[in-house]
Amino acid sequence: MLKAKVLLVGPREAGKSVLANFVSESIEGIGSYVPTQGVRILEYEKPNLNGNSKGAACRLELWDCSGDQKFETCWPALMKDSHGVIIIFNPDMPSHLKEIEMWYSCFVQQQPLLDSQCLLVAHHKPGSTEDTENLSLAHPLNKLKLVHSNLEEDPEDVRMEFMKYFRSIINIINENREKEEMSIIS
Ligand SMILES: Nc1nc2c(ncn2[C@@H]2O[C@H](COP(=O)(O)OP(=O)(O)OP(=O)(O)O)[C@@H](O)[C@H]2O)c(=O)[nH]1
Ligand SMILES: [Mg+2]
Repeated sequence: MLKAKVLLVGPREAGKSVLANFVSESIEGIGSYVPTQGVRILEYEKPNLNGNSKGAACRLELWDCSGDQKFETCWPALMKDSHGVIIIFNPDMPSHLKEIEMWYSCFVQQQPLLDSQCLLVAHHKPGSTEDTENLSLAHPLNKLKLVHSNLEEDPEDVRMEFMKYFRSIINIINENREKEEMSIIS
């Protein structure tokens, strides 16, 4: 079975664990804030994500990482063999805009992963201000795909955007496999 490892990173309290629970269809609801210690790995099986080999199931590992930089020594272990990185931030927090540059640099540029393997998620918590909807990011973050998530207003849209991204990651894995197969026989 095809397996994809995707990390969720970004500033503390941005909503990584809430979103990880939501997209993996975990039954855990939204409670009071419990900081993630290091990492929490959620497994999620989706039979219809793999567009290439008809109907083949694939297993998605969501690595819900802590946003606390005291776990920095664990980062290389987290990044190892990952296929994608989702950076989640709160667009109402000006400090997050600076902080996500660091997450991008460490988890995407230095690995290195392609920009197409990275997704930026502006996660709106209840009561979030409307004017952050059209937020503009500076280079290099402006090259990345940016989606807005609002679980109270449009949860199905959030699910759809994540599924689209997971499908693109699985396509990249499949393409790399085909290239590897070709390189062996040629
Ligand atoms: N009602 C509601 N609350 C949210 C939402 N997203 C985040 N929160 C609140 O914000 C808190 C922090 O969210 P988490 O997902 O735990 O934050 P995190 O990014 O995992 O933080 P670390 O694990 O410390 O890095 C949650 O416990 C909720 O109380 C949301 O969509 N709706
Ligand atoms: Mg967390």
